[in-house]
Amino acid sequence: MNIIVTGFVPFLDNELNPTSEVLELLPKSIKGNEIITVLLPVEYDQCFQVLKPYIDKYKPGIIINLGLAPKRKNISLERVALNISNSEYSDNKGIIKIDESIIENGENAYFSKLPLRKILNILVKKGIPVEISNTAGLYICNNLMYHVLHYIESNKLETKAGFVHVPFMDKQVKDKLENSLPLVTILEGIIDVIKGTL
Ligand code: PCA
Repeated sequence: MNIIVTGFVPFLDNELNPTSEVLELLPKSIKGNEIITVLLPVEYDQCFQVLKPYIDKYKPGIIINLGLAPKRKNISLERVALNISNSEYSDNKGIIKIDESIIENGENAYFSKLPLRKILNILVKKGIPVEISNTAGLYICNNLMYHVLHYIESNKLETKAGFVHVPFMDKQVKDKLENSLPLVTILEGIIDVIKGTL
């Protein structure tokens, strides 16, 4: 089986994005399944457009999309994507969206297709800070999660897909431990997300 894992480039005043570093460090395969990594732009209109050809080419059994959630303390397993974009912050192209549907007349929401409770228990057992989150925000990450799940539903694919937000990595913050994790811990958590989904 092929597994696609995506990350994002830096955005706003974050000079680094831990998700792009995770992509660099992931193994080439896990339990015989090939890992394909894709780095995505932080742009409303491009993030899914860049990913789509990889889905069509590799026909992945699993898609894990990763994003940075500044100030969150835990690895956040996102439960739901909403059909709306709304943020005072612009994307990397300077676009701001307020109260805008992602897909006109699309479903209001989609739930993650990852086994969230099972993954949560695996990470808890290892002592990795983790939570199930009921909002992925209404910025680029929610946009990507919604697009991916909409594509899977519309094309009746069996793909298990979902979104995981990660906190800052330690080297991004001055006052460590408050709201950051070591990069190795984030990496280990994401590998466990993949193993738990297999
Ligand atoms: N986090 C942002 C966009 C890119 C990223 O890594 C978000 O949560 O929407």
